[in-house]
Amino acid sequence: MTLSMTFAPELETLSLDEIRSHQNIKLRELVQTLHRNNGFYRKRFDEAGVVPEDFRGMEDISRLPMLSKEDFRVTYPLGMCSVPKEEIREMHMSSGSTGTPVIMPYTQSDLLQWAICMGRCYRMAGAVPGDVVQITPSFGLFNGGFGMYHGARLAELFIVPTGAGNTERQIRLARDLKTKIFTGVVSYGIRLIEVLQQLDTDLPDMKIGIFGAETFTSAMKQQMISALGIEPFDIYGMTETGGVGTLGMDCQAHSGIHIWEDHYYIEVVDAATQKPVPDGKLGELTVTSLTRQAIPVVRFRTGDLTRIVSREKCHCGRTHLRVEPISGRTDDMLIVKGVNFFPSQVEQALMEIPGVRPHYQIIIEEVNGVKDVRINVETDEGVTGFMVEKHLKERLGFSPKGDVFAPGELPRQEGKAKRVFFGNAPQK
Ligand code: DLL
Repeated sequence: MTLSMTFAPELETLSLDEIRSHQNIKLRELVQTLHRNNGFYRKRFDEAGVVPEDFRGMEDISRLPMLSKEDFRVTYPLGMCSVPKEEIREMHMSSGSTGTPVIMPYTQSDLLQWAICMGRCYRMAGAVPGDVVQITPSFGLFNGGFGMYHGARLAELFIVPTGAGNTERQIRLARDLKTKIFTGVVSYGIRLIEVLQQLDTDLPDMKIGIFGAETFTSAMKQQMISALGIEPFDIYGMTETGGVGTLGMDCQAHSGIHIWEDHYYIEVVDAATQKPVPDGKLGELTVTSLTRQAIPVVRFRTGDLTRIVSREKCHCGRTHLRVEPISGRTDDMLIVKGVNFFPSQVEQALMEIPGVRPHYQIIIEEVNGVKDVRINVETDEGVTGFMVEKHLKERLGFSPKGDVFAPGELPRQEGKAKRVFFGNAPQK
């Protein structure tokens, strides 16, 4: 854990006062620029009675209206964009669980901003120029592949842009090129473990795993440490903030995700009242992007649940605040027989059972008008449905039925894994 791994030491170690003052300046500029150049925000600010000239900065942030995914939907494709189309150089898109397309356009400066944030993440994980990085999120509309690529260019890494799938070829390339840094969506890390076991081989040169895009429970991180021998990092970002790595990642101290505060201002709010919650309390993360051009977000309700872990200087020397790994989404919460729970809690509980594999389905079915939950999970021989049910009951406070399957029996997906099914779950 050394600061020499830092990409931009002077920016990553700013004092709290310096960060606040920088954020204040940027926020005031942002409100003025958006009011001047962006019809969507001008209307919003006018409706909320925000007068840019009087806007003081952070102390007035609660006067700014919040932004939601729905705002992106109704302004599709480029209705929220601040710049003329000729200045757009790239775009990415996510469809989300509702199928609503969200387009994020990038200017040249936005692409650099993305590369800076992502490049910092690589260096924070310990990457040095010349290291081989294998990028396995897909290259295309999903921001994962290209974001990791832009960042790796800036961090001067040797890029192996495999994209998604074809795990045997991934393993072959990783062996032949001595890949040191492996990147992917969390469930692909799990897939890699599975295929390595099937092939009865390992990747001794791989040291660093950068995974994200899905909840990354500590149980999954432990599996990666023991099965792959890597140090896993939890990388965070989303289409609306400009893609993978824009928000931040955990450092080698692994004590929370550092948010790149010189580029983003975050608030954690009560999802129901939209009022900020005290540090340490779980709430919905809202994000304001301070340095983006095409579509900066202002108080964007991410739907992601987290809490602020610390605003103190970290052991790594960085001063940017830390949040807990994302534990779920406001719209992910399941309620069965009066008990509220998140899929990540099921995963955490399952992984505590010896012999249970990280491939599972949570199926919500209705029996006689009453919602019930069934959990399908792959296990090694010797684990019974009863053992799974008993443990889940202890940990979750209700009794889902548990069906066990042999390794490889449940279907696999490319990209983000789908774990929750309403009605029938797909079979292989
Ligand atoms: O998933 C960006 C990304 C790509 C992050 C590759 C990391 C690695 P979207 O497709 O727009 O972008 O999905 C964003 O994914 O609101 C979270 O709900 C979830 N998510 C992203 N990173 C994490 C993470 C990418 N580290 C949505 N932990 C976000 C938990 C994550 N959830």
